Amino acid sequence: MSEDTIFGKIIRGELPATVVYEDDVCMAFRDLYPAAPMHILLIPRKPIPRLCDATAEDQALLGHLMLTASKIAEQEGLGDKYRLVVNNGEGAGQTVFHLHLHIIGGRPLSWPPG
Ligand code: IU
Repeated sequence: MSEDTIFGKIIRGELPATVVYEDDVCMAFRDLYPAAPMHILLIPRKPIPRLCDATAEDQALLGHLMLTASKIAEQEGLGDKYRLVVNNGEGAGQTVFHLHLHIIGGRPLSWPPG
């Protein structure tokens, strides 16, 4: 299912993206419609549609995503001032059904989010 999302196409190299990081497990690229001066999407190569579709088998992958997000934030000069967001499901604003972490920063971030 999520093989056919826009992110699946980016992973397979069928659509261009400004890639800022990649390894065997995941890749990260700049959001095409940034919500902040720095807005990067970090996705696993494995097509998991939503966070709630991940299983115990994905534990290492999920940990890798978190640690990689922190590494990318450092690489992009965000220091310790950034936010990670996972929209899970349509009702929470998810529009692309391939699991992704938003890495957002570069401006003051208010709380709670909308
Ligand atoms: P969401 O959590 O599923 O709503 O996030 C999807 C993100 O994908 C959102 O921030 C979009 O701006 C972004 N995006 C993109 O970068 N390139 C695209 O072609 C499309 C969406 I469609």
